[in-house]
Amino acid sequence: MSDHKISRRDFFKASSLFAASAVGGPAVLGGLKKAQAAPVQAAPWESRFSACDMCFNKCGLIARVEDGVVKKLDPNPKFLKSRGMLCARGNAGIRQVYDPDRLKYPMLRKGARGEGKWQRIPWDEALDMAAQKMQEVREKYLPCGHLFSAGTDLHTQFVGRFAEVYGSFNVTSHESLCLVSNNRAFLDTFGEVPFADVLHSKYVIMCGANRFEALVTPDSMDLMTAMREHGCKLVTLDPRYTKTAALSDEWHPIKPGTDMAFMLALAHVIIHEKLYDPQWIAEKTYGIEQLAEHVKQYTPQFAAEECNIPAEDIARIARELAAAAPSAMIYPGRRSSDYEDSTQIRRAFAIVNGLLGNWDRPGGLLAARAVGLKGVPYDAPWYDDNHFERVDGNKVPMMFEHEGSFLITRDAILADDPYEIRGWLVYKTNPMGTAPNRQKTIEMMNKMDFITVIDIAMSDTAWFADLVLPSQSYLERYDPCSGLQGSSACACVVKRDPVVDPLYESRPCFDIMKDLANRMELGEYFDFTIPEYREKQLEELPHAEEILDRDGVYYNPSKVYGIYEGKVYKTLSKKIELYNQRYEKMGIDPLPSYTPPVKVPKNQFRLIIGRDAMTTQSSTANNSLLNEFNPTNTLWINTAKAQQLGIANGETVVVSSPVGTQELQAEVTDRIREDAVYMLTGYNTLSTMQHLAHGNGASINELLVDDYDTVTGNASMHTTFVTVTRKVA
Ligand SMILES: Nc1nc2c(c(=O)[nH]1)N[C@H]1C(S)=C(S)[C@@H](COP(=O)(O)OP(=O)(O)OC[C@H]3O[C@@H](n4cnc5c(=O)[nH]c(N)nc54)[C@H](O)[C@@H]3O)O[C@H]1N2
Ligand SMILES: Nc1nc2c(c(=O)[nH]1)N[C@H]1C(S)=C(S)[C@@H](COP(=O)(O)OP(=O)(O)OC[C@H]3O[C@@H](n4cnc5c(=O)[nH]c(N)nc54)[C@H](O)[C@@H]3O)O[C@H]1N2
Ligand code: SF4
Ligand SMILES: [Mo]
Repeated sequence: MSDHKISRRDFFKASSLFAASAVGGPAVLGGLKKAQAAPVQAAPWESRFSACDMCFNKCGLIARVEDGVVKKLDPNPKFLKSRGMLCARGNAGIRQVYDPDRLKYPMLRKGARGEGKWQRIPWDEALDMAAQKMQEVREKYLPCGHLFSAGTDLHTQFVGRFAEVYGSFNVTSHESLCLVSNNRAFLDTFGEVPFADVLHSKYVIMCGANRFEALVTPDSMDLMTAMREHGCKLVTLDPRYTKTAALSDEWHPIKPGTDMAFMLALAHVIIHEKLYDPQWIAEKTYGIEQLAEHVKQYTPQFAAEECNIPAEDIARIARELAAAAPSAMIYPGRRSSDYEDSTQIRRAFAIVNGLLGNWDRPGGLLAARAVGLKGVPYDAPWYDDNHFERVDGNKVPMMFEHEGSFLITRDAILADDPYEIRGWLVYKTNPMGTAPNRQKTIEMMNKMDFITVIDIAMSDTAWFADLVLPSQSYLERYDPCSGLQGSSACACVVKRDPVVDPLYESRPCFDIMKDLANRMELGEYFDFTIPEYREKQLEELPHAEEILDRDGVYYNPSKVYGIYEGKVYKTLSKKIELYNQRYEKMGIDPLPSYTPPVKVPKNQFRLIIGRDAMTTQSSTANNSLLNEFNPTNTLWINTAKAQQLGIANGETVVVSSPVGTQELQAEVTDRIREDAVYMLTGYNTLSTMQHLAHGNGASINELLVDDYDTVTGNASMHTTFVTVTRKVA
């Protein structure tokens, strides 16, 4: 480990190097100035580079370690992607290591599923058993009879590799609970999924995203810089008055589910008032005539009725947006608001961006740049005796093969259709806490012969498993390198080395997969160590290892704008497809057509999900440092509605949906529309080994219905209606 220490002198040297490079570098950033000027004080600690893992952003950090204990986590000022920032959750990462609720050793279920009776067993026994059970499943139900699920992580690739050599196509990631419909829409418009260059934008419409709370780097930092230093205008559409709404120039509490009407009305104004660049559109896009015809019906007046936003505001926003183009954008969002026509909703976002001519230009949407990391290839064996398609295949027309759809997979398993699945290995994802309709996940788990969960905490998914294996936290493990991108921040590479020795009996996922492979005669596919794997990854990046050791990050400078000059787009027409030819061939609407959302039934509310800067999905409610900010979750309910229902602030309410009932405190507020209610995720775990989250507040996943986007199978998490009543004592 000592090789990777940074001495205080090196750190000073690194800081001044950074100062020199930032001045003339490609991205001179307001957001960085502060971090750069921060005084470095003499300290008794050693400093070690790593990258945060409290969410997927992987912000560069410097761990301050004293006597083998992490005392503090600081941002790495050289890490351009996060603009030298480490958020509150990043700071609270220390708790990941020292949480007394951490999983400490392998545990085998003793009682009924979910009963919470466990027996500590030695690693060898645990691995023998997992391998044997996986072998049994493979023999009884064929290789595809085993499901693998892995969340965001650098070791996730090893779970995928294992599944492939084991012979199962059934791998799901968190992504079908997150952003695949968004990716689909942008991919099918521009031929690839873009990065938003908000730093150089003059006008940003943030619709169904909450960038100042749901942090995405560098966008969250850049948006602030663009607004404060470059006069960028921010217009936010959200049924809730979020922190992003509060900091915006304009907030419109849009009626949930009507975003497409708003976007089509913007397109209507831009086209009918000829506010676009005709030459750019003619050269780069396909389908302007069809689009013009299609959006005739979607006038600002039409959208005003649907969205509850005045027509004159919609028309004005369209004109302002077009005037700022091409340095203007509909922010693509990530998870955003999700409905059963999510892909089409996001297509409408993408189409307006197309009309703005912002592709591949400053302040617009940027293409991905290759970082140059090499993969480590392998030839997976072919099993003749197997099912030939994913269990969730053929249910929706445009699913991503690698991500699958968790909700469709779960339905298929429950119905044993098209075939049986009886084994599940889960790594670093918690579908019990993040997939809608928790009871259905329990039903699915009850069907399984054997479930192994690799986690750092006793998540609810672990709680219902057969075997639970303790994983190393990100501050204790070696990770392969990861290539990161983000708007005009250069494409970069990070790695993680342990900053402290691993605690208890925790082991990294890679070792677990390798040990399982060895026990199942698949060892040849894991015949390397992480350092060897990394060496291979960095093979074509000169001095990368050295630079990573020196700076904690490696940049591969490349052209940022104009990448598509003289290049064709990866679409059927080889242009930006306003009108999608492939969709037409497949019987999918080639242009997004608006259908109003299902009306909220009388005396009910639409339950919407969203985030807070102090929590990450289901995984931080039990982090004591973060729990201080949100000791419990509350139900946001509009003041006028609460009064009608006789509900006082802080009172316990009963919330019922078609799939579940929960109780929690009401937060009576004007920060939400009358037709919607909202609560944070991650509370009221069933696992009693999450002391702060168990039995505290409400589980939103117990309430959410499991509808999904009909194009990709992405969970549509905003289609649940609930009743809210005072709890009768
Ligand atoms: N209700 C609701 N549902 C949602 C969302 C929401 O906001 N609300 N968000 C959606 C979105 S956008 C996403 S991306 C998904 C995310 O869904 P998940 O992938 O389930 O993400 P988390 O809830 O963060 O759960 C991560 C799990 O990994 C474990 N973990 C953390 N660090 C480590 C580690 O180092 N090693 C190991 N082995 N385990 C670790 C945590 O203990 C936790 O059990 O959820 C989606 N579902
Ligand atoms: N602090 C923090 N940051 C995070 C994460 C985290 O858990 N915590 N998770 C990360 C991940 S994995 C992701 S995917 C991103 C997600 O980041 P975002 O895509 O920004 O997702 P949300 O925070 O869910 O924001 C969605 C917003 O849409 C609003 N909304 C609901 N229905 C509608 C509607 O019909 N129309 C409109 N216009 N708005 C609607 C909700 O009130 C909510 O504020 O955040 C990332 N960053
Ligand atoms: S945004 Fe915050 S939690 Fe996410 S990686 Fe960065 S510092 Fe960590
Ligand atoms: Mo996500």
